[in-house]
Amino acid sequence: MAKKRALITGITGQDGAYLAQLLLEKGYDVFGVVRRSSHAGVFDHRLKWLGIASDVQIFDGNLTDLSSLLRIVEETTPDEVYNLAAQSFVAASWQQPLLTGQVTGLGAAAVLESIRTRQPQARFYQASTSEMFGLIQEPMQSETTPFYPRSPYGIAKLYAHWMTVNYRESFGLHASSGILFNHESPLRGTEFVTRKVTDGVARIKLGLAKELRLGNIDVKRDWGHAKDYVRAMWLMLQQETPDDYVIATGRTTTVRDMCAIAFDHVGLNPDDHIVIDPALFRPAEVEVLLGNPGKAKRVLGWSAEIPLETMIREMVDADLARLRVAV
Ligand code: NDP
Ligand code: GDR
Repeated sequence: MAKKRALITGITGQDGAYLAQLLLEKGYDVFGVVRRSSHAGVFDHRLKWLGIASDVQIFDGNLTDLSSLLRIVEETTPDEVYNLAAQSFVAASWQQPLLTGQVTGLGAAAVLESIRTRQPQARFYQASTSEMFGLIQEPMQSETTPFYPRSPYGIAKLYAHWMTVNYRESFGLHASSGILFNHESPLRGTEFVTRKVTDGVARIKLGLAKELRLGNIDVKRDWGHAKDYVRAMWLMLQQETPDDYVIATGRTTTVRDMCAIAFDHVGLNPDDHIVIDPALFRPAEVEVLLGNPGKAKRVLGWSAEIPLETMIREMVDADLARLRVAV
């Protein structure tokens, strides 16, 4: 049987790297869209970290350039397309609202158009997000909870989400959205709070820093592990019928308590090191997120396997190892 072919936008990001690894293990040919930068050569550090950089085929493209996506879809003739590319940092979306709209919102529409016009039989995955729920309407968010995004990022993602639903209903595309709650790993960018904390804790432990500056640590998030979550993406595209699914753990924790897990792991007291910096508070906040993964469990047979404590300790250990090599 011919090998399946998967195209991943955002392959250099956290999820792109883990998804590429999963698909390679499953025997896929994996193609990735990478935007050109002056840092060519280091772009694939996450893929290198996983030891798969030479196993994926990279294509030069950008979500803001439809012509590049049309060309890449024509050249790769994918069976499955995973749209993970985005300006994904919520805080930055107030600084660059238009770019966020172009990449995170319109970019998804460009990927959908390139599939509709060049490869309509391909199955499509859209990286939707719990940020679309925003101002909380129900204590536990499911596929039927109304949306009320609170940031330019959440609004751009909501447009992409509805475009995915619309292309499924209008053109019969096999297009699914995963409404994923926060998921982390040692490959998480250091601007996101979990990795900022684990990196900061490792620095303090090694004597490279004294304090960790954070914003609002009373907010609550439903945190899972990226390795578990990319498995859910793949499962969605193996279903006969496309659909939308909430992917979450069903447990919520404050940033404060997540910090305690990281500091405890190296025998430090968070109160001695955390400094609250009002400049890091957001113009509008999503106070609490808690997902109901019931449908994913029922239909996909998926559930989160790696608990928060295990993940945070893994991240602290990875940061300690990385920093020890660097110093
Ligand atoms: P990352 O920020 O780690 O990765 C984003 C990827 O998008 C990178 O590969 C980046 O490339 C690429 N990208 C950015 N702009 C463009 C562009 N103009 N053209 C082409 N590629 C571009 O995100 P994650 O891996 O954490 O998340 C994957 C997706 O899932 C994102 O869409 C995110 O919004 C969404 N999501 C993430 C969640 C999470 O908790 N991680 C939860 C819910 C949704 P480069 O390397 O060049 O920067
Ligand atoms: P989020 O993740 O905005 O939920 O988006 P992030 O880790 O950035 O923030 C989580 C919460 O922590 C609070 N916070 C801080 N956040 C950061 N980054 N830095 C700080 O110093 C800090 N102090 C407190 C934030 O205010 C926020 O409430 C992530 C991204 O991956 C999105 O792309 C994805 O869609 C959602 O998760 C689900």
